[in-house]
Amino acid sequence: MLLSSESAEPLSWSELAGLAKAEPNRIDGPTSAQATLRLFGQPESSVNVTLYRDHHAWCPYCQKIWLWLEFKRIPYRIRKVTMRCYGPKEQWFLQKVPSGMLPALELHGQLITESDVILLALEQKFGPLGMAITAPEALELRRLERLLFQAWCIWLCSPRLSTRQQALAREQFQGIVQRFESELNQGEGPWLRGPELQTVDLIFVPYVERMNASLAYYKGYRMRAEHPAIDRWFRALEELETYRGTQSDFHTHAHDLPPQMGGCWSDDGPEAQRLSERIDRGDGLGEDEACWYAVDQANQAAIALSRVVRHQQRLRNVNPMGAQAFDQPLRCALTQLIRNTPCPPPSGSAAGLRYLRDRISVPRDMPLPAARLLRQALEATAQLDGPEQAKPLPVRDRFDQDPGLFLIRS
Ligand SMILES: N[C@@H](CCC(=O)N[C@@H](CS)C(=O)NCC(=O)O)C(=O)O
Repeated sequence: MLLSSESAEPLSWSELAGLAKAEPNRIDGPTSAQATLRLFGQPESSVNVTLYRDHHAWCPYCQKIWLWLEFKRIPYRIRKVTMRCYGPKEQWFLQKVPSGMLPALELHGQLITESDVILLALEQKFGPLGMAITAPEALELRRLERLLFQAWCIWLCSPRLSTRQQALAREQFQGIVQRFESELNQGEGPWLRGPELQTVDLIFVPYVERMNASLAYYKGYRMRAEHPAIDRWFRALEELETYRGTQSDFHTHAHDLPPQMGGCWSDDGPEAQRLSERIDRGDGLGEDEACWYAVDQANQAAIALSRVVRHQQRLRNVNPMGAQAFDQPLRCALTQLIRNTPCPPPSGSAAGLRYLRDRISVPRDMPLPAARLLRQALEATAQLDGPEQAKPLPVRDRFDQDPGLFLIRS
């Protein structure tokens, strides 16, 4: 029911801006995908590290280094580079790294590529985070991570698997994931070794996060429900603000992986269909996805609002409805987000609203709970208009996600 002071009319941009939150301190505050400088309270003159990572925070190898620098609280600069699957590589980066591969790191002016070589150099300079990555036990765990990665690739990225081959690929994956689970069960948990998170945990984070999302979406496989030690490990990670700042969500990974991996294939089973529909609608997958999605909803809605208000002109420019026509539907969805009451959009706006719903990227744009609320508000507002969907997301490339249109030069 509407309060007397509220109507079903959408709020104006200035009213919405008045309800948005101030941007957090990205330099010394919590881990943020939008940061370009991290100081952790130290002077800028102490910065001797530059991390080159991808604009959209989709690259798993970059996430590994990003997490390490954040957990070690090393002051660093971030320069963002385009991945080929979503746009042309910057010339200045190709001059530095002719292969264009990410991540890259500059340490005291020396350029280093290959994520494991980068970790080694960082450990040598700043000391390890727990066990050194060259310790025999760490080497074993790193080998296990690669085995797990391979078994996941075979199951997810092999096209046209027969039912029998699907079953075999799943069994093979389960065999290796159980080895990861027994490693997690070796001590008191929740971490792989000892009472603290270490580099060996961070090495598993990026791909296990992607496995959790993609196997739910494409294979109907609920990794956290199937493997309690992995759920416990994720829960421990999600208690850490630093991890939450880098954490992506199921919708983002389900659609950023196909162009990066050369294709992800559904087993077309009923569970994969059910879960993928929920993910695509924007509902998320509850605690299979993250245990913190329901936190502090009013605050998270205000974060989502502030991110959209900041980019509203650019979001309208790229919307297939056109900047003018998308103005009111977007304000209706934001009004729904912030008041939690329906705000009917003009007729013919469903596909434009769903176009934006499908392109919110976590953590690039906002944290996971904020994105879930925004997707739900966009979908609820679209439903007031009708069932029309946006064109399906491309799977071979994501040129629809050209970062150039959203860069704000300070
Ligand atoms: N072995 C490398 C792999 C790095 C890698 O595969 N990077 C991909 C992104 S995930 C890349 O930069 N590809 C070029 C591009 O997409 O533009 C490492 O560990 O750093």
